[in-house]
Amino acid sequence: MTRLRSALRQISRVTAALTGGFALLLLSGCNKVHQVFSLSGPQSTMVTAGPVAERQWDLFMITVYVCTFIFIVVGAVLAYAQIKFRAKSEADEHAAPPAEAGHGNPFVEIGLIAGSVALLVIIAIPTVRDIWYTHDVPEDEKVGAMDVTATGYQWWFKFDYPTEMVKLPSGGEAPLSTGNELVVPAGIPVRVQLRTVDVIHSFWIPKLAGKVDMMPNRGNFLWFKADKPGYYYGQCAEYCGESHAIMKFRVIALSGADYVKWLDNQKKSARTVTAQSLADEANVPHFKFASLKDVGRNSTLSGSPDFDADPFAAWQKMQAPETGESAQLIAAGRKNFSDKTCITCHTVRGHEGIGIAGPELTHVGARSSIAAGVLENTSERLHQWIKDPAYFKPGNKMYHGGYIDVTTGQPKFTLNDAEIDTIVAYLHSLK
Ligand code: HEC
Ligand SMILES: [Cu+2]
Repeated sequence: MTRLRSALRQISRVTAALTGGFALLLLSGCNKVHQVFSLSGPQSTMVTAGPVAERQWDLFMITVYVCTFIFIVVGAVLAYAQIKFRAKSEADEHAAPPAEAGHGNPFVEIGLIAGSVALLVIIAIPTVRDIWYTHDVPEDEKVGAMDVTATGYQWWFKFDYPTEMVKLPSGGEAPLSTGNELVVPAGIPVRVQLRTVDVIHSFWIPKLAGKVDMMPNRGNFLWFKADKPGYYYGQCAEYCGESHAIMKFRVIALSGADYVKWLDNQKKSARTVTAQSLADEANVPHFKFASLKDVGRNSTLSGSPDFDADPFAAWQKMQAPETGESAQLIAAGRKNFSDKTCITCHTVRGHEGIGIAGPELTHVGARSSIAAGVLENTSERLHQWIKDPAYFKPGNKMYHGGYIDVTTGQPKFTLNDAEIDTIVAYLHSLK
């Protein structure tokens, strides 16, 4: 009997803890709680920024409310029984045999079944409604919706804009393509075709929409809309190999006018810097690039106070050329980019780069992140990445196959710090 009593006490404690947890979840509909408990981070699903994520969150909360109701009713009956029928003294425990179990009361049983069905229906109706809603762009918004194709690679994302054609040096045309940063207009539904070239990945922008798998030999899609201009974090959500956890991307939503400006610039071939072009541009006001902080290789990966404070502002700054560019350094970088075989895997439209095994780099200088959203695109991060990509992303295919021969394990070229500096200057000139 003492064991039974201590077991009951244990149950009450667990019940109290669970109730506390549920109360927290219930309260999490409120913003203050998000801040206090840090639930509003960059990849929070609780602070939504578009209708699809909002529906997903609301549906989750409906389920939480219904479950909480069941929990409270069952908990109350359990507590009532525990208190009412407990032995009030030592003597009590031996006095009477346990009460005989009653046979089922048909009214209670039918009532319980009807109650459960009613609760399930309460969950089912919004579930079915939201499955339809999140599946595809609503009919009345289809006109004006835009299409992009996202392709998963181990371990980065490629984004193609099928309706935005760019001229190729060969004279032909191809859809505009970017790596790891998807730029979209705010307030317009975006339908994302999901593809993969290797294993299964999953596309997820926690504040906007997701997750839907990118499957070999199968066309999936999802849609999302960003309510307002902003900077959002994305993540591969299906285990896909060594660097799965750091297979990320960014979504930048711009106002209509800014988006058009961005598109116009992206469609241009790579920017070529010469002493003459710099002189010509001298009269155009440039932003001042934020001073680079001395971040050690072992400090946080994302690590730049500038980006951490306001990634959207940091992204906007990246759009303009840096001050103090050196035409000589950039030209040397462009040559090194060829000599060190970088061009075999990366496209720089209009320059020598023609490879497609890695992300397209035509405008990489205007991107806020590199290495699939893992590192901020500062000069020293870019330097560190080029120096030792495998340090940041285990298994990555730039190092294995690009830097070293995978069969012999021998390096394919040498690359010293001075050479890397020229490449950094070159890549950052590609605005
Ligand atoms: C064997 C092909 C290959 C070669 C050669 C190669 N890269 Fe890469 N590169 C990749 C791949 C693949 C990625 C994506 C890695 C990841 O995020 O998993 C990448 C990523 C990058 C990125 C980050 C781009 C982004 O959007 O995140 C930069 C910058 C870059 N490479 C520069 C270089 C430079 C400079 C060289 C020459 C020294 C080079 N690469 C040589 C395949 C290659
Ligand atoms: Cu993945």
